[in-house]
Amino acid sequence: MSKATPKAAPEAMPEQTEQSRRTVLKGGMALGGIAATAGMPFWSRLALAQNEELVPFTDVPEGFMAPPVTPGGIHFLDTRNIDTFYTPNDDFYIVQHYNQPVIAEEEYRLRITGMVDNPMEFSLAEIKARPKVEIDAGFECGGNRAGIFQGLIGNARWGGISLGDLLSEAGLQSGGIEIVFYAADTGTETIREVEVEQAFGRSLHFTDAMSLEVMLAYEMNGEPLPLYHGAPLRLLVPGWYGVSNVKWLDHIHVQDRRYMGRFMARDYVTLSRREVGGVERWEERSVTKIRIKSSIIRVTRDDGGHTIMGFVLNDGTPLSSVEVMIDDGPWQQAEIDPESTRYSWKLFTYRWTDASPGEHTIVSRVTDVNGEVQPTADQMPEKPTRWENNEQFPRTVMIA
Ligand SMILES: Nc1nc2c(c(=O)[nH]1)N[C@H]1C(S)=C(S)[C@@H](COP(=O)(O)O)O[C@H]1N2
Ligand SMILES: [Mo]
Repeated sequence: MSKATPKAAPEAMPEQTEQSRRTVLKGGMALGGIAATAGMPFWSRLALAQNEELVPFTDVPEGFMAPPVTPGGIHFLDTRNIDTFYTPNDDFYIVQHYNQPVIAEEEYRLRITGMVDNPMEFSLAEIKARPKVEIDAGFECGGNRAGIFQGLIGNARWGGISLGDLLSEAGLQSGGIEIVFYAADTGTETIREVEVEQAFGRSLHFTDAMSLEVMLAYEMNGEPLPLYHGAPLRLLVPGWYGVSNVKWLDHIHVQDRRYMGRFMARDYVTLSRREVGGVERWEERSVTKIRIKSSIIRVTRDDGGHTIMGFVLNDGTPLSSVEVMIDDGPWQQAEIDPESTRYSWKLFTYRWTDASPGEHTIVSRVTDVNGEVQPTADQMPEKPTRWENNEQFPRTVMIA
């Protein structure tokens, strides 16, 4: 393992920096003629320059297309096209298991019930009147995978209110340890041969729910939260897989025991062989924190050489390195976007100066400060379920 100094990002980014960065980002995209070379600000290397072109991956089937956004549909990104830090709202991936309920803003209410001293009900205007918090967070679906080139992914700036503040005001009663988040979308579930109508739901232990970053978001990249992403309000748990981020949230319930709904206890459950207190066991676990992952998503050529680009996602643990390996060569340090933040995705680039014509295999791996290294396929734990697949993803490209 390399001894790189931690490159990971500062925990928070001053609003000023963020604003100017976004302004510059827009300006930068207009300047098509600038060569993407080392030494330039990181973000200016993302947009394709005039003299720069995509190098084809040979592992992407001809005619491969990411599904466009359609009402009620699933959407994922064509990761080769990622060229901005913030995923545009109309391209951010979309997953839901039931329907996409349309909720009239004036009629919207968020209720807090159960083991609280003060049961509460809020209109959207009342929620928006509370102190606003903003955070950059990227996430992926727990079922994201190599077969769709990791397209179930996105990174955005979320605006909303602190969940912890709200729960403190409601006053958790002693023993109220499980916070359940119910949404307005419902579906018919067959449980033990009985058909019942259930709402989408997830839960958090109160220690997770009270953590600083967890928020209820009504804004995405400065715009009102779009319908497809859970308008008017969604839960956002930075550093956790997408399934945690309950869209169309309208009811928070505090209870004294574990919530066992489909998306906690039956679906989005990873079965893996793990050591539990010295005993090897087959264990079932809800999908929660994002496992450390990186992937190469784009290779470009310009006058001076090639640039390999990729992303990193994890649970917010600072990183120590992102490396790229070409064919059977050594692991080489990639450069992480220095303006990434703790829970944002981290885009990285590697300048490939000696690419020879022909087909090459390229792969990336990320390591965090705790020494957690992204595993190869062979190093993955025995895990029959497809959730949480963070294995290294070797890609093949053809150099002209
Ligand atoms: N209400 C509700 N929230 C939900 C879901 C859902 O089906 N219903 N799907 C979850 C899953 S599995 C994922 S991956 C994310 C996707 O969020 P996005 O569509 O905004 O990208 O939403 C989560 N929140
Ligand atoms: Mo998901």
